Amino acid sequence: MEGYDLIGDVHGCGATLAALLEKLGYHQRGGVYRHPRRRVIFLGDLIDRGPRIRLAVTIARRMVEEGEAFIVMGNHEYNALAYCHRAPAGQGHEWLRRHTPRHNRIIKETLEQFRDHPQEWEEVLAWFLEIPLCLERDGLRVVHACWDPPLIDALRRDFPDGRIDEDFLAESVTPGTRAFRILDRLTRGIHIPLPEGVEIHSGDGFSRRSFRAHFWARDPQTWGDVVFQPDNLPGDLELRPLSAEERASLSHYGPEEPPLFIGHYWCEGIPALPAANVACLDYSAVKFGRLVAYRWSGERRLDANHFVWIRVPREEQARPQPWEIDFD
Ligand SMILES: [Mn+2]
Repeated sequence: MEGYDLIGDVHGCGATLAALLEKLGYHQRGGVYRHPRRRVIFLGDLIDRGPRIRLAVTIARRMVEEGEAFIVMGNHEYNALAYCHRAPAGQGHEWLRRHTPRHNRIIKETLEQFRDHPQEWEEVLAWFLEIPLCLERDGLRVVHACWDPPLIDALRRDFPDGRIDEDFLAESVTPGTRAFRILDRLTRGIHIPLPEGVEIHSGDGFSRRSFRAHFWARDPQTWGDVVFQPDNLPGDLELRPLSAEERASLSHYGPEEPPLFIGHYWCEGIPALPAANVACLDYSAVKFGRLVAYRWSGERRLDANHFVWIRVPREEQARPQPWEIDFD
């Protein structure tokens, strides 16, 4: 074994995923992408938004089931699980994640693309439940959004391999529970609420009343020191001091910790390292950005030259690619 190729949020760009794997030297044998000396780790968020969600899930799932890849759960896989699981009786709502217009819209493409394959969708949901929330192996760490040591310790006390169960899933939809805090922090990261009446109208068409914060600043003082998202903070909010309560709510990942890989944050432009031991691999593939991998071969200090990516072409929306036709 030479190392791991970590791959960021695919969001249904299945043809681009196949192209990235080929570029990394993986080849399909018996319907499974394999490399003689390397393994893939997917950072979660395979589904939603893109045109080839089934292809993306099929490629990843077969690799994981054959031992060619590992994966951690993204907030979109978590959302799908909660959206499709019935709530326990007596809670006054039918589904663990309510079918509100906003939630319907987020999962719409996935449900449409699996509509004619209901049995396969059930199998995919069962597989999602087996995906760990975090992963630590051979000197690297992987989580979709935020590595928070106290919450990861709490998770591992009940689930040593990071795989949750249906009871934990059911508890996790209620804010304030331990399960909610773990799932929310690990798969969605840190959110700081915006002041009353302020909203960010994001490029993806959603309005947000909070912003995403990162967790590797040494001694952050202002909102600008921790903001980590493509949308700017409105007005002069970058200069606003972090309150004591906000500072206490942040996680911190120090420079002495092992290399950490995350997705989730919709970065833009040429991949870069936010810290010497942190790489974010989500570069907005589904918005015609880049599908990004990092080729890790044991180094403790990460190196921006080890990013490999494919620019997602407009054709991902339209044209079938050769490998899609004979993949089965
Ligand atoms: Mn995400």
